[in-house]
Amino acid sequence: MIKKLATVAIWCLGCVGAVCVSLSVKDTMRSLATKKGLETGVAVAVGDLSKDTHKNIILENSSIIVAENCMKWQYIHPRENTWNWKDTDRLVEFAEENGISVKFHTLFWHNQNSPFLSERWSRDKALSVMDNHISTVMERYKGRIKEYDVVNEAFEDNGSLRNTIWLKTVGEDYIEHAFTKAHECDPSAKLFLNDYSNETMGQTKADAMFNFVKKLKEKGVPIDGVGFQLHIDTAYGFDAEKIRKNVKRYEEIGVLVSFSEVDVRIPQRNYENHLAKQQKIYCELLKIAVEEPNVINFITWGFTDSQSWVPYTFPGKGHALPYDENLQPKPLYAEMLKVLK
Ligand code: 9MR
Repeated sequence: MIKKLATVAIWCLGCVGAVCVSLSVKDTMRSLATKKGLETGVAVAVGDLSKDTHKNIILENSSIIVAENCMKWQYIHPRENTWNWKDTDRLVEFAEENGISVKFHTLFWHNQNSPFLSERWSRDKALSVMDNHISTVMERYKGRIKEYDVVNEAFEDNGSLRNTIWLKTVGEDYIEHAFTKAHECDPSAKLFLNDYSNETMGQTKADAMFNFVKKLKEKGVPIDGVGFQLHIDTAYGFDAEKIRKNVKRYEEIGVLVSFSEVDVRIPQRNYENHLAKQQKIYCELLKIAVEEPNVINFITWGFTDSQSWVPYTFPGKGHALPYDENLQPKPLYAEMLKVLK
């Protein structure tokens, strides 16, 4: 009898062991990309962290996460002397508990700002508000937040600097000022200038941004990288080779690239007809990210179509993310895993 019990016990242990082995060898976006030296991740709505299914998807896909909204001024710094740390703390703690890095999005932008910001401020006043914002955030999370979108969407499509509150009050050097101050506050953080429609070499905005960043580097401004948001619409041209060339020219001047907000939208009507093109774009982008050594992240802007910004901003467009509305991975997801293998 004892022998029989022992046999059963050994059999049970064997089964547990087998399950552990099969779980531990499960290939995920995160594990496969990590082997290739690429950080992958998603933009997170803090509420997702309380939902098990969402949380598991975040964990399977992310070695880095970014906040979709909670780190923007209107949430984190709504009044001059009021700070809301709750959601950002939660996100950073979740990341730390799970060995995930964090990208801060974003210190300066023209959207989702706080009502106390004023275009009538003097340069000195605006600089002191900027400095206070940077130092309060970065000193709180020093050594805990690895990457920062220091300035987001600073360019117009024609390549000129966007006329934001910071350009109006401080002047053209607000960007270099922000990077210099950020570097002073946490010298270990990687600092990015993030934008959209800046990925394709030869396009006005992409070239203007490259020239701007090159000048910053020549002046010794501590900028580590640029973000290509990559909010792509299959209806417009997509040229993987020109994107790769753009990545490479940043590499030549010692600048990292983050694929920072990837999604690929298609028409809602007859969307099945557009899936192949969408899949190709996702896979080509991931291939560039894996192959080009200066691309350090591949981050999607969310993960499920049920929470994507796309249908609200582009009526008639959608299905932009790797997981469908029921939180199931789409066929393109399996193809992306193959690219990583
Ligand atoms: O996904 C974000 C959405 O929930 C907000 O309503 C929107 C406000 O402008 O911002 C979205 O995120 C944007 C990001 O911060 C910057 N790049 C474009 C993203 C999509 O609009």
